[in-house]
Amino acid sequence: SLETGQRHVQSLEKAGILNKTKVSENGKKIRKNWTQSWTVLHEGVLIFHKDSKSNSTGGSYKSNQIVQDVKVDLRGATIGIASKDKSSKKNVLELKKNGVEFLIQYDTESIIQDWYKVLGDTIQQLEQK
Ligand code: I3S
Repeated sequence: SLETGQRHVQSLEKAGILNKTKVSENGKKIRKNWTQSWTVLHEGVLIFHKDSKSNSTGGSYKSNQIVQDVKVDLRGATIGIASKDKSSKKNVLELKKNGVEFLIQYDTESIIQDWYKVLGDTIQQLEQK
């Protein structure tokens, strides 16, 4: 309210399956490795989880275990629609933060539109705080 100087903070939370790959690190282009990932947006942080079946260490954890893979604090990040030269896939977003760049993709357009909106709103909200 105006009286307390507090801004109403909308709760922006979302979870779902997305395809993702890192495409650059420290500003340097790296080889893509598209993987499907259970993706959670919670309190301004985007977390990509590892698919338990893609465990490279040889099955030492339970099949239903969900393991965090990459965490991106969205404060200072940017989200955009990837240009056609970034990928041959459809519905691709690019998420950048501190020289790290991810592509996020899903074949269903509405799913990517929803993520684009919530990620953009979250980034904008974090800029105002
Ligand atoms: O940007 P690129 O190099 O065309 O990306 C493709 C490669 O990562 C490819 O793997 P190899 O590095 O083993 O060729 C992937 O299978 C493709 O999916 C990548 O292209 P798309 O257009 O799907 O992002």
